[in-house]
Amino acid sequence: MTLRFAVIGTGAIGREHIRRCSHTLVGASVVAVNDIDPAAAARAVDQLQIDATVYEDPHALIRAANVDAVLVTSWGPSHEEFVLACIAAGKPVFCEKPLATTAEACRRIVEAEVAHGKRLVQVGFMRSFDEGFRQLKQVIDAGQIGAPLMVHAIHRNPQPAPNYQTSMGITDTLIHELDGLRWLLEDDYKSVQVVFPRSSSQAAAGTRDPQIILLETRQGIRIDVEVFVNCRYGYDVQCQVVGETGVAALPEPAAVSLRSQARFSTPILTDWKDRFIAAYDVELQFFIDALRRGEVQGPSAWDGYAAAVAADACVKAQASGAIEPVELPERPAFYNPH
Ligand code: NAD
Ligand code: ISE
Repeated sequence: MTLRFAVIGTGAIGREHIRRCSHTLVGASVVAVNDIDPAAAARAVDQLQIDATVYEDPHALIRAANVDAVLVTSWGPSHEEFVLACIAAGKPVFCEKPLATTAEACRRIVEAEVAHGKRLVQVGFMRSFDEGFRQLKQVIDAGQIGAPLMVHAIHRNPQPAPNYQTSMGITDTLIHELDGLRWLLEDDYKSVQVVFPRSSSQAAAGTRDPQIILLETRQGIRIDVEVFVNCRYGYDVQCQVVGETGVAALPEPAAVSLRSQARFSTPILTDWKDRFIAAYDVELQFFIDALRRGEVQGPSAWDGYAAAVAADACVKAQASGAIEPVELPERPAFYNPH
């Protein structure tokens, strides 16, 4: 059975996911697309050589009888509307991160899914599908470094999208670490603080970059994450976990090291599309395979909500400069791992 997917948002990652679902992965094809800019949707159909209908109305696309599941890859502020519409229509939905841009909006999605009674939402948090992050977790889970005490993480982009605001350093960029580190450490956050070093002259007017986010988990693990979206030199994600008896670090992406012209060098990737290309393939194949078994698994709406609660606290901390509490309610039994 080939699943028929619809895609809302045919920008950078929407086109990437259309390409992988149509030409790389097994078990799905894209039959419908929508973008707030219909010409962009039509261009995507043309460029990616897919046999798909362009819908001007995203809600008609969600309701279409020949659509089995929906990929939401539009801008974050539009996610809530589309995910809620998918749940109302009983359609499985893969929603790119963030699930929604505020905890309140994520909570409405959680409530709608719980009321529906069956999981329909997988959030596009892909760190747990990345081979390097999986290896790092295996080392921690095997006790090879003892209990984790501290994490030093880095998330650098060469440059941000033109509309990027300082708060998006949290809601759009750090959100990957907020989810990924919960998964890696199997812990939730207790408090957060944000400190700003001297800002880069490369940062857009009115924005501050870089920023350092300090988190404390419920078990007392201390985390520092550097978010620097104007680093210019490359796309660089690092993660080092310090344990009681050792230190484990995320492996660097495989690359040839070169000895030439009196230099020893290794290239650095510049684009998230390349850095996590395999992880995106694995996460979407996982979505497809689970759907073909009649299930939705992987990062849940609850994970989207938990990350958003921490993100809200970080945005508050950006303005206050204070240590802000993270108040995550008890997880509903509906989302218990089984
Ligand atoms: P983009 O700007 O390249 O594309 C977004 C597209 O959505 C645009 O074509 C825009 O016209 C369309 N759009 C916006 N609002 C819409 C609406 N209401 N209805 C229909 N279409 C709408 O952005 P992008 O980089 O592709 O990011 C899209 C989403 O994917 C964001 O949520 C972003 O955080 C996420 N993302 C995730 C990763 C990842 O690593 N998982 C990487 C990049 C982007
Ligand atoms: C973008 O939306 C992503 O999700 C990338 O993975 C991240 O590195 C970038 O900062 C975001 O803007």
